[in-house]
Amino acid sequence: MKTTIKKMSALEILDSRGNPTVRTYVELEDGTKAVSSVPSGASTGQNEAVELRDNDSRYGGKGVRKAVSHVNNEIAKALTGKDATRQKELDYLMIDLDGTENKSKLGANAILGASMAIARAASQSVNLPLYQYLGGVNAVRIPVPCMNILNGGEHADNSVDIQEFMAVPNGAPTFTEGLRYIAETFHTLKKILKSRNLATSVGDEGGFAPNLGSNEEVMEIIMEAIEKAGYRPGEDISIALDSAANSFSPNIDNHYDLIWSGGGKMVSEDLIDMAEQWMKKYPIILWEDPLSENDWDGFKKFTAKFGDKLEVVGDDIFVTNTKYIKKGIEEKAANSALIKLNQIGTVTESIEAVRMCREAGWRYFISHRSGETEDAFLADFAVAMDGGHLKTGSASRGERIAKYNRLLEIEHQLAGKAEYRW
Ligand code: 2PG
Ligand code: MG
Repeated sequence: MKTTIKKMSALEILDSRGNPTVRTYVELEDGTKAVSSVPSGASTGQNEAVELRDNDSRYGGKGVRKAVSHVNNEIAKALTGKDATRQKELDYLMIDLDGTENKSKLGANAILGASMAIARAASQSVNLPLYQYLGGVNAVRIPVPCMNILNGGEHADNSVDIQEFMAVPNGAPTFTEGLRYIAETFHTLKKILKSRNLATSVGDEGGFAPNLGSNEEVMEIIMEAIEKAGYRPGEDISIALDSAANSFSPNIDNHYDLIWSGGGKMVSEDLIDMAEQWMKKYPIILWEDPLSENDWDGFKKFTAKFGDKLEVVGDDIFVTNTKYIKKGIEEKAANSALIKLNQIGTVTESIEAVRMCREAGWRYFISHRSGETEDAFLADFAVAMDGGHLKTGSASRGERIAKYNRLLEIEHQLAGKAEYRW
């Protein structure tokens, strides 16, 4: 059969932080060749699928030769001769082959690379763009890009605690125009920072990473950038935040080490009060990980209070895993889940997480990782999932731009058929 897997192999390459990651090659019987590269996170949830690292003297222990060897041996052996169009079957075959709850034996980096490369090879062989292969003929909605224009937390060495401040062009008519709105805002922000002698170097996701006195000061500067770029805050461009609150909640006692006007240590209620003040002043439409992954009660209170006007996204708390998303739905701990392919480790399980959200009337937010590669799989995946919005960093750094450029291309190819709405 044309789509039978003939060969599989992997190679250790580097990600955007210069750390090793896995690149996987698949060749089909009809000569189709496909490649995929796996991303890697920095602010990770404790229940994420395991990214297998060598823990030896190479690359400070971060080498991925073991994961590469698992692709070259066990995975290649199990999948060679199988039909690449049977994505779900092959993904579950790898899950069984691994046999652990968190993919710690073969490594989620080994398994995901194979899963992505198989999907891409199959799409090429049957002559469909990847987004259509995964999403069907109705996959025509281009996601609203949530551009992380200012980086803090674990993605930058600055004084800002909140990890991501995103500009969201939800009032734009098309993706192409929306991307322009926020790229212009990004450039305007650079001018403002420069004029105040603040650093314009960028963090891991390509947003600026200046030292600022408080998180609120960041909000003020972003509002100024939106307006100076010629846009109306809340109408043309809104704001999304990822607090990544794990990173400023070092203990499991649900205290938060945040620079805030109240001084001293914050508890969940203080964070919720702060959010309430911010929402009165700023056009915030989405808030990811406002509380730490251990603070389910805080998440529930936050969602009860703001869930009717705000997309409350769980990232570290759900880790793209239907087991935790299900609990989140039952307990009303959020109203949206972040979807990161490598957090769960297969394309199929990521689709299952999306499906669970949809069935519950939740939204879902497709995401890159802070360590990325030039692979633009995510762009096609986001269109295929019909989710309406994604985050893939700022208007700088090639590994982020690769995804934006692919989305521009998809919108162009779909011509009049493409849809764009928040
Ligand atoms: C996040 C992500 C992506 P990381 O927290 O949402 O922006 O960061 O990949 O470091 O987990
Ligand atoms: Mg996050």
